[in-house]
Amino acid sequence: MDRQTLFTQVQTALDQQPITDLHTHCYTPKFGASPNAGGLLLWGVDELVTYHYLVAEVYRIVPDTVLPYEKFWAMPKQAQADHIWKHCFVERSPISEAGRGVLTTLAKLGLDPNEKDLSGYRKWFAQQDPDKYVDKVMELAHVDQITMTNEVFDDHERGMWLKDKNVGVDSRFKAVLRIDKLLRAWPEACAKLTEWGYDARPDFSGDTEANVRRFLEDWIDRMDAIYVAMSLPPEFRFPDPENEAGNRFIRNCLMPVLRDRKLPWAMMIGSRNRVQVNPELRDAGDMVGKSEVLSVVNLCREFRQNKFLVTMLSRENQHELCVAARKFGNMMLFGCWWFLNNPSIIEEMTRMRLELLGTSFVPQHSDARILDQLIYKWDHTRKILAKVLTDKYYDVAEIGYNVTPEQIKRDVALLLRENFRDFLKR
Ligand code: RAT
Ligand code: ZN
Repeated sequence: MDRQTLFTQVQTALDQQPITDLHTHCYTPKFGASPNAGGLLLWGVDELVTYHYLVAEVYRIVPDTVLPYEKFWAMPKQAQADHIWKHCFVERSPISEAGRGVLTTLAKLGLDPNEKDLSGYRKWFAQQDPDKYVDKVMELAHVDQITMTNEVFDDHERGMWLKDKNVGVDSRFKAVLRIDKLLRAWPEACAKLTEWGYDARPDFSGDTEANVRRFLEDWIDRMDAIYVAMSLPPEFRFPDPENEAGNRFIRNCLMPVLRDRKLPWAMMIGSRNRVQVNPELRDAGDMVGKSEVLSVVNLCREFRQNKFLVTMLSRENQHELCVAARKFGNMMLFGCWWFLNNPSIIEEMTRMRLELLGTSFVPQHSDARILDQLIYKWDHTRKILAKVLTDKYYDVAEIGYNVTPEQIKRDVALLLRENFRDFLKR
């Protein structure tokens, strides 16, 4: 079979396959769809242009010596967007991945990506009804389910869950209990838990273990969470000789609860907290660092009855992590996270993963913070998958192996939807 025919078949399969997006920061409209009024569902052109990836990029062009950070953050959202549009989209070409992403999104929505100011786009977005717009975006991105990231340690979000227990109920969305602080700031997390009625002490005295387990169970139930997630620093170790509290939290609290509930622990490892790098950039202030794959291996080996969804932020970790995944069926590798979510690296990672793991991984998640980003993140990913999968099928077709459109369809379904859903059911 010739390469062009294969390519067309792969492209068709990718276009027709609905995607289950396993990690985003998008919310149901019930969390509020007016960001200026505290709503958590972000959407529209001003949010797209002020994405934190682009905030970092504009600060390379107009440094803080010219525009101090506190001045930028004090500006209204529209003024921030105008500033970024001028410098990153008009006075320079938006060829970075984040810049290109805005163009793809606008174009796929039927808008001309060549406008010199944002007023026309603003008018168009103002006419959209947020709830219907969620459907429109999901249709354009061909996403059938959006996984939220629900921050229990964020007082604003936590208050919304407590006020309306149905705030997360929406057939298009699933919730995820996000609990970074329990490993990243244990004493602070204990103080919060105690305040919320779960007496927890940094030295584990009293009923700390039982109360932390009860806290996790209550919130898994309240959110109907499909997994529990944490972003962890490059220094994360298990076991950690210098963090007995962390070992104990994992062994005696987190693992037993997740095992009983048959829920995975999603570990996103390698982000060096903005506190140590550039806090003034806020969400854009984190740094990447190399992590220890062996710690994930230790977890997968010690907790055979638990499931681990794993991604790492550093490019240097990717090969070792793939090899680790070959050893443990209870580890599901996923996504090209954050600074890796660039075409050249996605392509390299996806080729390597296919070569080492066949079709038994989840190649991508969108990490969309702004609803509309689903459109570009998945469009760009599909393009890369088309190229890489065609090469892989061509290699076996050349040997004389028959690759049929049905097989391609089946494999694409595994990669974009079923591997994740099956892993949850295990
Ligand atoms: O990719 C991002 O937007 C990051 O800021 C993080 O949200 C990261 O994905 C995370 O979930 O911690
Ligand atoms: Zn994320």
